[in-house]
Amino acid sequence: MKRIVTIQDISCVGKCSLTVALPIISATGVEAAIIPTAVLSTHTMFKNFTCKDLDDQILPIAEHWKSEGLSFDAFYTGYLASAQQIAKVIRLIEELKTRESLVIIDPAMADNGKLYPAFDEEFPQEMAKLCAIADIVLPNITEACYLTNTPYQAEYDEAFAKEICRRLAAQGAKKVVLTGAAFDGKYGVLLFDSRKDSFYFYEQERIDASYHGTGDIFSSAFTGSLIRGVSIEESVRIAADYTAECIRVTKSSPEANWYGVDFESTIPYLIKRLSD
Ligand code: PXL
Repeated sequence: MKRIVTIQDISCVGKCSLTVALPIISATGVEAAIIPTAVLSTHTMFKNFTCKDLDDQILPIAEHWKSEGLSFDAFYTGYLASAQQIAKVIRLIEELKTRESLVIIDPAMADNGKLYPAFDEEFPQEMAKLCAIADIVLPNITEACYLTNTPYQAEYDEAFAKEICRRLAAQGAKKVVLTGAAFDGKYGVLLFDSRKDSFYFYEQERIDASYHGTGDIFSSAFTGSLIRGVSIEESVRIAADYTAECIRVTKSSPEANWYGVDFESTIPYLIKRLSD
């Protein structure tokens, strides 16, 4: 069985980061090892959340795994707790990576033109260093702007979206998967392969709703599918459709919580897509 290590926080309540990555990766039929980067009582859209940084565990875990001869088919990172933690994550990846392992970075740090509450303006510079060693980076448009020092634009055209992918690739990432790409009346996911110098756009229906944690759901479904052996284009389609399905189900449920989507009831959809 293929094995991923996913490196992100555990928000005890919130349906994001590790609480969605673990079940989703498992549903794709891939083993999920984890490194929790911090324990939070909830995600940071709640008020008064607690946070315990687990920074000092990252390198000891890497050393132990190395001594056990453990290897991973992919390193998949999400929300990281602090700028100084990023250098440790880079070291961990460098220590444990083999020639075959893929490095997949979701620079989960911003949305709608703004950084998440726990981050300051220095954070994106550190995150850019992690993205520079990525085989695949998975930003939304806000994150892509922060990472490339490009002023954020709520409205943009296809040329802008493509340019921002090229800039991320010029900084080191081999492939870019730009999520929530909205231009020229279209909505979807834009994939850029810098080696082939080619773009692929997967257009989706735009659902008029926005929920927390959907970026983590997309990235987990994408990573699980890809490591299971699905092509990158099909992994984009599966992850985008699964995320849209989660949003649709949540929007139509009177019992849905404000803080996340009902990704649980849609897990059979993900499994079916992978077995089709
Ligand atoms: O979904 C991204 C995410 C993950 N983890 C924590 C967060 C957020 C977004 O705000 O606060 C703790």
